[in-house]
Amino acid sequence: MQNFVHRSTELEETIAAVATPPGEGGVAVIRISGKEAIAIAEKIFTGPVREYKSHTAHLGKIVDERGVFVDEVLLLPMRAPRSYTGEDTVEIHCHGGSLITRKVLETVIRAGARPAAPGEFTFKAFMHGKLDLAQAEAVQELISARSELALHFAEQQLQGALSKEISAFQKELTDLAAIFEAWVDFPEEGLEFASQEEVLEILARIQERISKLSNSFYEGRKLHEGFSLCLIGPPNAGKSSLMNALLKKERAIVTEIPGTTRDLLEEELSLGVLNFRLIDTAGIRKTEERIEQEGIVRSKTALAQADLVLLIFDASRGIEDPELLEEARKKKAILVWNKIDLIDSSPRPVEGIPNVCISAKERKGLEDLKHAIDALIWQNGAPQKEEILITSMRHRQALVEADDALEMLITGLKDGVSPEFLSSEMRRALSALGTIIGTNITEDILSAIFSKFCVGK
Ligand SMILES: Nc1nc2c(ncn2[C@@H]2O[C@H](COP(=O)(O)OP(=O)(O)OP(=O)(O)O)[C@@H](O)[C@H]2O)c(=O)[nH]1
Ligand SMILES: [Mg+2]
Repeated sequence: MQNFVHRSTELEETIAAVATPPGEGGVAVIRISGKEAIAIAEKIFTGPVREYKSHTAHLGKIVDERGVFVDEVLLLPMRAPRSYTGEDTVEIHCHGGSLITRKVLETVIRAGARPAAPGEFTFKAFMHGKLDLAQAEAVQELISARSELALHFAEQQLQGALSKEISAFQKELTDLAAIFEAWVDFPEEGLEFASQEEVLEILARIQERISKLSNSFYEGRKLHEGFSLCLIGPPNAGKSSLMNALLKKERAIVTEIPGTTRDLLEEELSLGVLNFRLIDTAGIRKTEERIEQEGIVRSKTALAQADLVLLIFDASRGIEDPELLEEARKKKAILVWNKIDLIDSSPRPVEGIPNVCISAKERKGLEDLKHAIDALIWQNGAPQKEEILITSMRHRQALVEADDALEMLITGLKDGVSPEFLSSEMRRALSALGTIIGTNITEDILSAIFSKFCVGK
C-alpha cells in the first residue's frame, strides 16, 4: 500500500476500510465506497440492500460467503451523489472489538472490495468535486486538531473560507489578464479598458492580501502543532511545583532537596483555546554529580528548542543566576518570580522581559501568568476568529510564488515591459493559486497529500 498512487483510474474501484480508530470501542464503522458498494453489501448482509432507501438504517447480520455468521450490525446505505465520497457508499456499524472489526472487513473484501489506501475516501470526495483540495486538506487538520482554536481554523477551512479567498483572487486576476490581452490585441484602444494606474492599484491590493495570507503561516502552523513551553531555572525555584499547579495534578516529584528533577518531564497542557507541550527540567547549577550533569545538559537543550520559556526564580532569593537570565532573554521568555508568599514586598522588576509574580504552592498569580503567556504568543494580538490562517507549507509556497509573480507584474508594468511578458507572469500567479484549491495539480502531488491521511478517511 506504501507505493499506492492516488490516480483518477483508481476511482473505478470499490474500496473498503475501517473508519474508526483501531482498538476496542462501543461500535466500529466499516465504510465501503464505489460502484459495487451496494452489490457487495447485499452479498454479505441478511437483507435486500438494493431495495433500501438512501440514508436509512437497517439492523441485520453479516454472513460470510459460506453462510457463517460474523456479526450483528447496523447497515446504512448512502446513494451517490449524496455521500462523503460522492459515490454509492455503505457504512456497516458493527461491534467495536478489533478482531470482530477485522472479520467484517475481511468479509467485505472477499465479497469484492479492495482495501482502501490512506486518504482514499477523501481523495474520491475531491475527485468527485465534493471538496476542493484546500478543503480536503482541512479534513486532516480537523482530525488532528488538539486545541479549540486549531479546530476552529480547520473547520473554517473545511467550510471553504480559504477556497473562497483564493477564488476571489483568481477572479480579479483573470479580469486583469483579459485587460492585458486587450492591450496586446488592440494596442491603440486597449487603454480604454483600464488605465495603467488602475491596474497597478488593483495588483497592489491583491498582492497585499496574498502576502498577508502567506505570512499567517507561522501563526497558523504553530497554532496547529501547539507550542512548547519550557520551565527553566535554578534548583529548588519551584519549577516542578509550577508544572503541577498548571496541570492541576501531582505530575512531577517536588521536594525541598535541590536537584530533585533529573530528566525532562513532558505533558500536554491546554490553556484557554491553545495547546502546549509543557516541559519541566532539571534545575541548572554547577555540579559534579554525573546524573545531575546529564540532566542539566538536557535542560539547556530544552531551553534552546523551546517556543516559550518560563524562567523561574525564587523571589526570596533574587536573581540567582544572571547568566541564565541572559540566555532566556534571547528567547520568548517570561520571568516568573515564585514563592511570593515568603516575602513582604514584590521583587524589583527586571527590565526588558515580562515579570510575573506567583506562588506555585498557594496557586496564586496563575491567571496573570496565563495572560502573560498569551501576550507573548500573539505579538500582534490573537488572531480573530474570522481571519484566515494558512497552516500548510504547500499553501505557503504557492502564495509566495503568486506574490513573486505579482511583484514582477507590478515592476514590469512600471518599467513598460511587453504585454506578453505581463501575460506570462499573470499565468504564473494564477497557476500557483490554482494549486491551492487543486485546479491544476499533478497526480504525484495529489498522492503525496492524500498519503498523509489515515486509512479509512
Ligand atoms: N513557600 C513556597 N514554597 C514553594 C513554592 N513553590 C515551591 N515551593 C517549595 O520549594 C521546594 C522546591 O520545589 P520544586 O517544585 O521541587 O522545585 P524545582 O525548581 O522543581 O527544583 P529542582 O527539581 O530541584 O530543580 C519544595 O519544597 C516546594 O514545596 C511556593 O510558591 N511557595
Ligand atoms: Mg523539579
